[in-house]
Amino acid sequence: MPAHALDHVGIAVHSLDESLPLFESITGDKGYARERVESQGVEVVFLGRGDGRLELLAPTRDDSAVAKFLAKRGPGMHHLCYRVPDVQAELDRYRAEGARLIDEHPRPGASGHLVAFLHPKSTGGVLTELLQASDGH
Ligand code: CMX
Repeated sequence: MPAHALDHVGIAVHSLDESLPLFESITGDKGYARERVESQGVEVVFLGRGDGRLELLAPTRDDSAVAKFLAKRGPGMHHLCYRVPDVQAELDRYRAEGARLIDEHPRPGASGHLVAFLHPKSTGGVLTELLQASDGH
């Protein structure tokens, strides 16, 4: 099985507008693909190219997962996202290994890719997202 590439690192922030200049300075890139993902109660923007991009996440609702994270821990690293060829197959594999899944099935995420989350209690304390690119790469 080929190694899964790190697609992005999710960083929780209170405000995209306030945080973008700092992360644009760090990455040397302009934010792109800004989008509200209403199902997750977040607005996201990406920075950086190739593997290991950054995704800034800001809450759009007080009851969203990112709002809860910010209230408890403050801004910082929120999740790692790995690119896989088949999210459902990976979920089935993790379930068979006894891992705790947040999503039983893939769902549409940012940029139209299929995504699913694994619970941090089963992934070494690191919230982990699996992403199946809509273009198959
Ligand atoms: N990374 C690591 N651990 C985390 C975490 C995170 N991002 N978020 C929560 N936890 C830990 C908490 O610290 C807590 O641990 P303890 O019990 O030891 O204190 C435990 O998980 C339970 O956390 P909680 O605060 O009670 O929060 P919830 O159970 O309500 O939710 C989680 C936690 C991970 C299930 C929830 O945030 C979730 O479903 N996340 C997946 C969806 C998501 O994050 N969407 C936003 C991104 C969307 C996108 O990228 O498009």
